[in-house]
Amino acid sequence: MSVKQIKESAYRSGGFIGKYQRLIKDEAEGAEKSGVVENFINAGMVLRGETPYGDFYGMVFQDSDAAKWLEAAAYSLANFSDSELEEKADRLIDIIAAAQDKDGYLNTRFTISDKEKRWTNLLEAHELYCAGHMMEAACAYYEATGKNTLLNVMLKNTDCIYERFIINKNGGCPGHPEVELALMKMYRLTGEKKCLELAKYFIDERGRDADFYNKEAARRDWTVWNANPSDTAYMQGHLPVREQSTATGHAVRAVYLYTGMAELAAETGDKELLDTCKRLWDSITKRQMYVTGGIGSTVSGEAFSVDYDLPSDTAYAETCAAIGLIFFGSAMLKNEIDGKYGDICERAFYNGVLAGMALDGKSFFYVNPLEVIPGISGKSPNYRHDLPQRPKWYACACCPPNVARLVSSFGKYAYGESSDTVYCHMFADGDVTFENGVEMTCETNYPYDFTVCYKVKKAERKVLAVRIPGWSKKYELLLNGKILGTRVEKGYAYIEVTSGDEIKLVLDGTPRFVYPSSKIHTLTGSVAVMRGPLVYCFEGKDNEDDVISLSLKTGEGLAVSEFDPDLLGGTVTVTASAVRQKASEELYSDEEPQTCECKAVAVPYYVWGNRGEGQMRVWMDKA
Ligand code: FUB
Ligand code: ZN
Repeated sequence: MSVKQIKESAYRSGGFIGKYQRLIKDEAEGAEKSGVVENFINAGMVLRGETPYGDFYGMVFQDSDAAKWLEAAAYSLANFSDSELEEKADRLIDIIAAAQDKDGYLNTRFTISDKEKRWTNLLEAHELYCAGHMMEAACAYYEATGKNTLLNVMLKNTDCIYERFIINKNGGCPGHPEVELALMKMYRLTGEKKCLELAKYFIDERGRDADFYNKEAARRDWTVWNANPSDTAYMQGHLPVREQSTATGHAVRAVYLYTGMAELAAETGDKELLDTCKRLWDSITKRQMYVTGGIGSTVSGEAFSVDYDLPSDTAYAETCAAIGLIFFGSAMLKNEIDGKYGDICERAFYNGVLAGMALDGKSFFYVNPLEVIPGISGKSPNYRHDLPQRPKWYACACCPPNVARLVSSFGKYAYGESSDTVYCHMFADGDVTFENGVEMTCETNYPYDFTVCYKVKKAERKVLAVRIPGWSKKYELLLNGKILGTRVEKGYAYIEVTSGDEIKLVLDGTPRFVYPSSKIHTLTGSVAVMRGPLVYCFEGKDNEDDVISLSLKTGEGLAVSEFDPDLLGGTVTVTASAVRQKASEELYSDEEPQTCECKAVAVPYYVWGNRGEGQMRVWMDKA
């Protein structure tokens, strides 16, 4: 089967998601901050034989910041017209176009200088990664505005890549996957067969020659960051991808690769590849994922560790990796409709991704720990990466624009369609128009209200397939006010609809305790709190500045507050009965600690760290 993603312009959001999209629109920062525009200007000057204003600036993949910004701007333009933003984007596109070499090559790092080094370091130099991001931007910008300047630039760039890898058979694949999923987007949009052929080539080439990066390293006398060419599992090249069963290595690379594979499988019906994707999905979501949907638990290489190694306090869980997991889940949904994918996409979005950005959209986490103790986090040698507060920017600025492009294209992930069915994978207030003719409105205050109402404006003998979240212990479905005993298959309810129908889904908003597998050694005896898709955390601010001495009494239920519009951008707290261990100054003592009964107040994890520094904990001791 193949289920299509909708165009972002087909969805007009309101509610919780709309609020975030407006925030992203207001705060969509120009790429100027990172010197990335100057890089393109300088590359253009070099190509025209002029003296550039300066050297290349920034990370080897700096170009990708411009691409992600453009992609986010495109989705934003699809959501809200904004001539100023469009002009700014058009100007940037012209600058990018002028930085493309005659043969289609586009990368400022190796155009401003070191032309002879082009393509000589696939392991580290990220030329194909940057190309991939720019292809994604080109597709988004064309879909949003109908303007094809950037799309033509990237088709020409595809020719350049095709010549090198397919015609001239130079071999190899990128150390950082990304171009695979981007080529699939280019193929879907343009029908250009070279894109499909290249995507398949890069996917099947990975791991074919496990010694490729060693041979490549032996041919050159320069490096970007001394990556180990023998550590092929780090870039998912230890085995041909179709033989892989365990998610390994750099987490973002992994999920970008698996997304490309799942997209290719959906397009071509490649069952072997899909089976591989299913194994890798299970490897991540059943053994290597945080309760927040964060993945990649170790700072060492921003990578997957081993099964069940999911420490809360030294977690890495890069924001981009949670975003990539959503891409992977969404691509799996194009292959098979199964609620497990939407469940994880939603978990990663509302927790692992949204926590990556402050409520005012002005500061960001790259790393997303599940426990923070000021004085230790960000300071102690093993905790340097786990910051207690969001910085405004990072020299390696991959995460903020990635959040921007995901949030501003939420509709693409929330909905899908085939000729006779519209799919609601995630719940989001707003209007949506499908290419199969269905038009409808979704009304909901999700994730703070658990009633989702679909008003079908236009539909002729179509089916509405709505995901029933796995976390909702009970639910009710009503068609025009009458309770439906509907067919539910693999987590989706299928309802025949016609113009004027109103479907109401009532989910279970009861807060719940969540327990970890006994195999997660750092979490034995722990418990967390969730409500709907939201993971909750305990912050010092609501708990006498001390959450580490609290343990929760799971026998006594959880109390939910009213929605408070003035608290943390509008939220609901959950209160548990707890026991507090009284403070003791002795480092160790023979005296059993004194305790007192108290209440422990939790807020959603995505809002943590918005009220200054303080302790934060997701997994609490169970009393
Ligand atoms: O290497 C490019 C990006 O920077 C990766 O995707 C992130 O993990 C960060 O390392
Ligand atoms: Zn990132």
